[in-house]
Amino acid sequence: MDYKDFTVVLPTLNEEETIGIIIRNLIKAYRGISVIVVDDGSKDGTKEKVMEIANGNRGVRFFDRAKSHRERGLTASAVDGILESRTKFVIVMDADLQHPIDVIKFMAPKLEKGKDLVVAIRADVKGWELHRKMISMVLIVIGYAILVMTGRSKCDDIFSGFFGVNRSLFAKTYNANRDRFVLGGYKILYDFLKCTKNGDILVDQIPYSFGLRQHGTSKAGFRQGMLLFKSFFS
Ligand SMILES: Nc1nc2c(ncn2[C@@H]2O[C@H](COP(=O)(O)OP(=O)(O)OP(=O)(O)O)[C@@H](O)[C@H]2O)c(=O)[nH]1
Ligand SMILES: [Mg+2]
Repeated sequence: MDYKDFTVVLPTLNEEETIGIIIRNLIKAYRGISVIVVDDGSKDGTKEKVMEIANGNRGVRFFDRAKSHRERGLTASAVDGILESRTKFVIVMDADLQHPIDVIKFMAPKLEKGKDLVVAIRADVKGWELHRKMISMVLIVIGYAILVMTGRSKCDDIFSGFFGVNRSLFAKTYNANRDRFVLGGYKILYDFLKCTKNGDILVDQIPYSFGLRQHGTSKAGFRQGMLLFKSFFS
């Protein structure tokens, strides 16, 4: 299979330990695939690692958000990456190797066959402490209830950061609902789901096993948790 219709969007903030590995793995495994790294001003060697690969490969781009006046954030970066990409389909995933690239080979055919959104769902989350599991469960219940009560699209992992989407559908949805996307937050998938009516888009999902971050440091924290409440109610 050829992946020329696919772009992988990788938001980064100080991921020098993993960014080179993931890009190399992607272009080796998926012939013709494009990659956009959307960076919010990393202070480590992330940019250098990406440029090293981009210089010999036209399909790899570094999008430097630090040079813009845009609001910083994971959702803001993923949105920029999706809008900047020029392929029919886009896959958004983390750059810290927590999202296994193998899932893409199951995601891509589903998108090509007409699914609008294919979500990689964390079937089994290994290593989280009890308090993180409990907070996550409460947030999932609230988030899911809101989607059901308001008749919105849903899937079994509404806060996944790993999904593939039809680019023009995403762009249309985002442009019609700009104020409802919480750009500084972490939950772009949730923002997208709540902006689409149940039954209007074709959603599919692929389970995978999610483990703890092995390299670099986590950027998720209290602020992102609070911003999720903004996502619920905007
Ligand atoms: N551009 C950009 N990328 C970000 C920002 N915050 C996080 N990221 C990237 O988004 C991805 C997810 O961030 P993580 O810190 O791994 O969050 P997480 O996976 O929820 O948390 P852990 O399980 O602790 O790793 C990584 O590739 C980060 O480098 C941001 O503000 N801007
Ligand atoms: Mg992570």
